[in-house]
Amino acid sequence: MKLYCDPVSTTSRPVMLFIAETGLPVELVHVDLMNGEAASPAFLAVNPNGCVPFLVDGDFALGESSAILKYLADVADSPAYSADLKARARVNAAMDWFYTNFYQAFVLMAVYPNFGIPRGLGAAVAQGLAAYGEEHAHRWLQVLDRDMLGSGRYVCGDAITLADYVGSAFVTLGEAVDFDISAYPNIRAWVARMKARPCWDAVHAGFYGVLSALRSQARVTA
Ligand SMILES: N[C@@H](CCC(=O)N[C@@H](CS)C(=O)NCC(=O)O)C(=O)O
Repeated sequence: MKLYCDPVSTTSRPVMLFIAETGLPVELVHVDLMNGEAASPAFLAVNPNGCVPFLVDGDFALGESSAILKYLADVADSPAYSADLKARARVNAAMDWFYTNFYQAFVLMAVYPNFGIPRGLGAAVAQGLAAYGEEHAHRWLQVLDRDMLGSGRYVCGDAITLADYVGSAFVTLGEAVDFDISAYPNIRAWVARMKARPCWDAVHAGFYGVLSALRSQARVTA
């Protein structure tokens, strides 16, 4: 199998961490987002969406990090994606929550506009979006801290699931703008737990390598 990915990509990192931890035989193919490689004809021929991550398993090709994680978890028969109907439904719900409520406010609004993403927003719109995103992100951070992580070590209880791979990648993106999560003790403890996993540092080396560059580019302080 091949995974087209980039460690600076928020949606690549959870898949890369999961692969590193399970030891699945997946070759990582770097698509350099900072150099615009996702829009190159060569990559568009692989994935017409021009997005990473993207998985190729023989003649089977799959986009969307959520679907890729679920596919790989089933290939690996991983307990991080339980076969039990209700436990799996809980993981699906937590993943959907991260990809919708949380991603929209935190990633798309509170963080990305600080770096001019999407392009062409203009400073005033970017500033307004970042402020709106920050306000709404706190609503979801409170839910994550109090209701989702309040009663267990991980998002869906005391065992790690796919939702933790996704959620921790999204929350740690906030480090690019020094997003203040000091008011959320359960989130801080959970992030520390995820960062203590043996493969975290190796998988995130590229991400942390560009963080300081991103910080110096930031136009708006979240
Ligand atoms: N919903 C998709 C989102 C994929 C996505 O937007 N990936 C970004 C990086 S996080 C990308 O490849 N952007 C192309 C670019 O920056 O040129 C997923 O979860 O995989």
